[in-house]
Amino acid sequence: MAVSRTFSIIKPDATRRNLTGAVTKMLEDAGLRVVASRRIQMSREQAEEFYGVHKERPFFGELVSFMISGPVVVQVLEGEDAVKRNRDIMGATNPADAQDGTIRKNYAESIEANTVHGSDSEDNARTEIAFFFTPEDIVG
Ligand code: RTP
Ligand code: MG
Repeated sequence: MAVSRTFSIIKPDATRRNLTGAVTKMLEDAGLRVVASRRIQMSREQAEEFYGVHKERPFFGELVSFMISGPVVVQVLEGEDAVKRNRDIMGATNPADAQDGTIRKNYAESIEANTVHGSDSEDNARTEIAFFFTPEDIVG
């Protein structure tokens, strides 16, 4: 498998509990390298655009409010088969379904406040990386 990149967000439930380092350590231990990272406060407009694919879902409004409820850390992760590797270490969306040893099993508070976001395809990874980072921001 070739080295590739994915996009990650450490969500407000994690920054609030000072878990940025703990979550990043799990990503690194899973074989992913942080090649860009920035702590930001997302605007409502930014969150609505980022989560535009979920606009029609019943949880959209709550999701946007949650994602702007505090700072997040946006990251570009690099590694072999990065999208899948990251999804595997994240665990299931609902922590009640997440396997032992995953980030969401260890740290997620609820199906919404679930600690991390990760791109779900190579195409979305490219789009999501470009949403927050310029090529110069990424140092591999
Ligand atoms: P993500 O996009 O954050 O990596 O998570 P995911 O693929 O596992 O989940 P997705 O279906 O894309 O949903 C995006 C985020 O919306 C929140 N959510 N809330 N209240 C609910 O039923 C519900 N379902 C999903 C979660 O924060 C989820 O990560
Ligand atoms: Mg998703």
